[in-house]
Amino acid sequence: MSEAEIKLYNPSAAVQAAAHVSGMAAYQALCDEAERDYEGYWARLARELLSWKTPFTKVLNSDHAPFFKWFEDGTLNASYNCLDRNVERGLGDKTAIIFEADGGEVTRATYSELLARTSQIANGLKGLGITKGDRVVIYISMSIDGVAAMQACARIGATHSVVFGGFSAQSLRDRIEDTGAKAVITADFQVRGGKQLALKSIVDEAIALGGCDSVANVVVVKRTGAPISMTAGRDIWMDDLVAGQSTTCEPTWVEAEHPLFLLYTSGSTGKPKGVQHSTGGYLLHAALTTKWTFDLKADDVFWCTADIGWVTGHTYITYGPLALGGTEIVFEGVPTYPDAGRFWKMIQDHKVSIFYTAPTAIRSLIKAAEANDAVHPKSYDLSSLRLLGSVGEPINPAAWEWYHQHIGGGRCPIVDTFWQTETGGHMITPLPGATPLVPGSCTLPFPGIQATVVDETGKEVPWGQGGILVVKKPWPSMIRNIWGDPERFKKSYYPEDFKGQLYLAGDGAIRDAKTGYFTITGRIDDVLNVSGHRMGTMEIESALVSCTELVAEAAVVGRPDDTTGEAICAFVVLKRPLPVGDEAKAIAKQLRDHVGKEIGPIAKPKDIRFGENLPKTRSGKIMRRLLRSIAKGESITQDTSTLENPAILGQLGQNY
Ligand code: 6R9
Repeated sequence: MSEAEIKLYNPSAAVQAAAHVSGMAAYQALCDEAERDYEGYWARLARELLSWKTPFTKVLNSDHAPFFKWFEDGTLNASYNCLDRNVERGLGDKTAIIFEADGGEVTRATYSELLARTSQIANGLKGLGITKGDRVVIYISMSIDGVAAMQACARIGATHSVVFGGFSAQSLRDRIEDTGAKAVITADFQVRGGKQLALKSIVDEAIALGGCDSVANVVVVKRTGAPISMTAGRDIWMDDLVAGQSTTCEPTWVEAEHPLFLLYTSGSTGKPKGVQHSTGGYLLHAALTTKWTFDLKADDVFWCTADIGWVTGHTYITYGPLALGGTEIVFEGVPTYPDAGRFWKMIQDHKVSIFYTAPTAIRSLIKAAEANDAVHPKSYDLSSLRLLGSVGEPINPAAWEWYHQHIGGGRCPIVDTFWQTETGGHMITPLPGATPLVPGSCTLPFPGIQATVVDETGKEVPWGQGGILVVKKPWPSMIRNIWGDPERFKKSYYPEDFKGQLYLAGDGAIRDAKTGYFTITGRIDDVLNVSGHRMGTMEIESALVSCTELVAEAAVVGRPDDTTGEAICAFVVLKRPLPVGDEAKAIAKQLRDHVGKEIGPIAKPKDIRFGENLPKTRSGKIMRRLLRSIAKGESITQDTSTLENPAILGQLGQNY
């Protein structure tokens, strides 16, 4: 970007004056403090932001790098930090959660109420024999009980693993098996967009698939009360589990490194990996980034629209805002129901002041707003907003400008936050009262985060030159391990190419030649980002070829999509003659449904193309670059002379 093209948005004097980090000099001072005394900086913040049962004396332990330990001799409890201490500070009657159901009904929970509910669930789980170190899978929709269930696990030292409600029985089964969970917490149904989805019956199906012998109990939250089947001796209603339980429960104090949660995410190879997070370091960054990036204050109404099934929901719904005693929205539904004005109406109704969502949602709501004034943000009073955020994928400048003008009224800074499941919290992001904004850039590293751009040998490249995004020093909220697979952890994140010294994010990046601002250029591995959801191309390929009666071979690539960022495009070789017309359409539908069953609806390929075979190199490697060009509809400029059967290019050009 040339200087003339860069449009800077400086924080207004009022925004800057009121912010926790006020002005670039304050930002720089924090970066300098971290530079001068890295451990001292994080230790200071860990003491300021968290309450410790046993104060830590050690900060960072790198003896077994890259298996780093932070604050290892300190003990604490995440749920104590999020709930009890707010009540002790006099915030017992403050609203912690404003829950809005799909149909619009609103329920509120104060800090005292959330603490009581969490404690009852915690006591109930203890009654089922769940203790420190046990794993609990949570497969539930957005609800106060969803948050309370996570907090309850944290309270008793059980490690939770939340599985997004959109994943299939097969995916759920894989995660249950990998975690060895003792219990599953679910709901009878999930209600989204006016439709009911039978969550509990998916849990039954997952367990029936086998490999889930570790599960002794299934706890079921009643959402609709429509009939479901309950297995005697195994299944118990949440209402019955908590009935008669005390509303107090002494927190189980755990070491800072105790695994707070496992969250499965996609990599470039193999099955989804269980990203393991710590208690102390993770909670520190959750609280700190909520304070500095979102500038959360006592009277804010904070709304992160993510699902608790994703890391964004963990850090910026379940932990960060609660650790600071904030008030937040938890929303069960979808942005387009009953119409595409739902988000704007909710901001108006609840006087939301900080709003955090994904570019894909913004892009789809722009389309809807442009087509219909009734759902255009101008038809709502959004004057309560003071800060906007974006996460999950790059936000294109056009969407940024619309978000800024139409949602933020031209006055709200936008924090474009780059981070990952593995990083626990924000890594590269503006701070609203300090950083001048550039649409499409996530700007500068969070103070203390040593992000940079290197070449394939690990050497830093000059600003203005694209390369690989890495982090030079360990940080408190970083991934600790891949559950049960330390070798894969090392290979994935601290590869030998960089002598095991640099954290590899898996994204490409470029820093502006003049400002040093970062722009993320997309994944450098075979991970797709569809509507902000991460998916491995290999996972989808395996799902396709597992349809053994139909599929001989499959290759999956991403292609750009105006709304979802990337779209999944599958190239399939069938075990039968090449289909055309309606028959091809019917088979494509069958394959989409199959992938939906294997992984979940979010993984269904948008495009399906059939060929008698796939383009391969002489050594038999699938020519993925060529497939990407075909998927984009580009004319083929690559050398295709080595193709065994050039006719397939014509076949693969047809999209079903
Ligand atoms: C929090 C989350 C991580 C991947 C990441 C990158 C992409 C996330 C971004 C962004 C550009 C941003 N990503 N935020 N790309 N700008 N502000 O999304 O975690 O689901 O693990 O995805 O998402 O590619 O590597 P996760």
